[in-house]
Amino acid sequence: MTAGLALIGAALALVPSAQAEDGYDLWLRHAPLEGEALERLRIFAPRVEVELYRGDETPTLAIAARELDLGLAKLGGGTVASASGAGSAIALECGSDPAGAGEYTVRSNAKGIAIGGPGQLSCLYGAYALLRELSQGADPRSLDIVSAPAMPLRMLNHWDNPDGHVERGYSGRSIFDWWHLPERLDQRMIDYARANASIGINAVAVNNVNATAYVLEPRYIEKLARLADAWRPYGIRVFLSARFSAPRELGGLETADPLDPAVRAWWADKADEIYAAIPDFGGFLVKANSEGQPGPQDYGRTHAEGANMLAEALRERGTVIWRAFVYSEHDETDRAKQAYAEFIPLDGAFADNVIVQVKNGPIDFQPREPFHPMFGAMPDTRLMLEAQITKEYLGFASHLAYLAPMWEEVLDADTGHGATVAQVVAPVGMAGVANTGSDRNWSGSDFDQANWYAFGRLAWDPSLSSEQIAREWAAQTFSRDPAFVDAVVPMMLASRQAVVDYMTPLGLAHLMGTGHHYGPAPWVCELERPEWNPCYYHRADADGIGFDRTPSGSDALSQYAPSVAAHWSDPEAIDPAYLLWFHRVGWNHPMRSGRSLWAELVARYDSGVGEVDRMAQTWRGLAHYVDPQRHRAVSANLAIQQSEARWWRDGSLSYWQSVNGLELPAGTRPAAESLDHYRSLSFPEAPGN
Ligand code: GCW
Repeated sequence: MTAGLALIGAALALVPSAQAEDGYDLWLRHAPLEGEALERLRIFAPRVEVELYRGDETPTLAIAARELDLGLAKLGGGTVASASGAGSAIALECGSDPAGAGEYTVRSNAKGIAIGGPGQLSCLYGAYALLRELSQGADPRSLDIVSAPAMPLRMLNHWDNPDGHVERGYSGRSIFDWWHLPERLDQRMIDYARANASIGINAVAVNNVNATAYVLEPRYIEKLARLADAWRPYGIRVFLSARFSAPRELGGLETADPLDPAVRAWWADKADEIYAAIPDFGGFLVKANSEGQPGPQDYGRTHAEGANMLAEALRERGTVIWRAFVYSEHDETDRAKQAYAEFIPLDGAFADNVIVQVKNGPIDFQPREPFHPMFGAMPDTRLMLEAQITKEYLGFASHLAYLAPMWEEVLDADTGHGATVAQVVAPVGMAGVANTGSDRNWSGSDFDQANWYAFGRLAWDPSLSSEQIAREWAAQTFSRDPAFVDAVVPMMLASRQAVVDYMTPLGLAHLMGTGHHYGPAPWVCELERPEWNPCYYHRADADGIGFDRTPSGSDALSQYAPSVAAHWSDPEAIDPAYLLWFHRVGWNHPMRSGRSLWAELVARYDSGVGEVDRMAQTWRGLAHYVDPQRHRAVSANLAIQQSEARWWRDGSLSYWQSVNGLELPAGTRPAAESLDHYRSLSFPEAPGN
């Protein structure tokens, strides 16, 4: 059934005047086509009038039409309408379902292009897909795209506090203006929805998982309803992070015990109140009994009892997303083992509308971790992947690190339980901790936009390669010139490994500064909770370095399927990328490279620093393709990264030398400063803490 049919041509009047290239337009710039690509567009879209809706007009179709109109006008650079001839057109032919999964087709035909699919969102996603193709210079006469989302839930988790501070945010203040909502809806909220819809993101938790109870108060529900109304046509559902103890803090109850009838009634009423204002409210995201947050264990109840109580309040209307990121200072076992130990016994105990959200690795968003052993190990529980788009442990916004290769690594990992991680989470979804903020370029740096983009694209289709995503992002964001794309994409692809190498090579992890996680601090050993100390993770002494997670150590290895554990159990055979994650070895441990472990470590640090130097050099050579404002901004960040990569290398090596007493291999550059110098640095003002 076709509910709406719109015919669109490019409209001259809508061609925007040239705008400053400050990054605000993200990948939706639609820079004017040139040469042959422009000629093709002229033949294709010569019509001036915009003919709208002969069928039922819906807000979603209206947005799709407007996006196409604007996008084509921009791509045509104002010249499209000058061509003559019978107009080809774009037909939006989508079913009446206001939501739907969003699967779409985009097909060229004799009359132009048809965008189709079973629901309204098909036309929206199809419109963005068409613009994505045209922006890269595709021929509008030969399109034949069929696409469907691999995962139902493609979600951003904002760690934004209602007061505007963003936990682990490196791009300014929160984009959500709770103070002025609901009366004032910032245009940014629409531009944010556009950006998300253009990459298929369809759910947003608007507040920090370290939640304040008061976001559940009526005045906040009113504010949230305004956002939900604005985002609904873009296919975005809102979620709230809920504080487990809210019945006490807001409801005046004595307890938040999930088995207490008054507590259950409070949540049920709260859910009804929210659904009265937001009929398609997504549900609650919950961090419980983790890092000091309240939870069911405070009352001797399990995670499942806590989650199911909220699930009952939401009923079939919504979903509880319960985070598996738990570890406790009272638990002496390896932190990497704790989530698995707490959750595996609960497999099958969660209600149908509960999802357990699992971070990519068992510790915490490190530059590299093996995949989390819970994936594949809870066949009777709906598991969802949580990734971190904001770069808490990867150099904040000033280091260029393209994260798609990291996510691809985890999605493609074979769990040993008959499925890859992507296959385990595909029936459910993926959440990414957002990197948006009030900075004009949204993400704190131009290249961090690529991580937002890549997250959405991978959640839509985890089989996309990091390279393909980088190519389409770079072409849309900066320049579609093949010489530019061919130079910038390899640099992006190498960037995450560079960060691993200069920060935490060979499987090391969590060596960052205390609290803010900025800069190297492998020397920190005295913090109250053992697992807050970098030396808990590296365990370096005169004899060796690394965390023994084999049966002779914490035996975290045993949490993996035997076929997977077998790859990692032998320090001689293991992929060196995971060596010190699973093994403690001597400084002279022979590596496959022929070097000793110590020499290999030094080589890795140097390789990371060298890669960043190459990135800066590559970027210098690309000035011709990029507007001066953004070129300068990226250059400035790369200069910071060059110096901080050296800081990481020098600080870390100085510390390892103080422990192992070894000289640097001959010909190696000595550290620029003394260990005391590195240890003395402090950054109380580091953002995001
Ligand atoms: O990575 C850690 C962060 C905390 C964060 C926590 C979590 C929201 O340092 O800032 O809290 O993870 O994921 O809950």
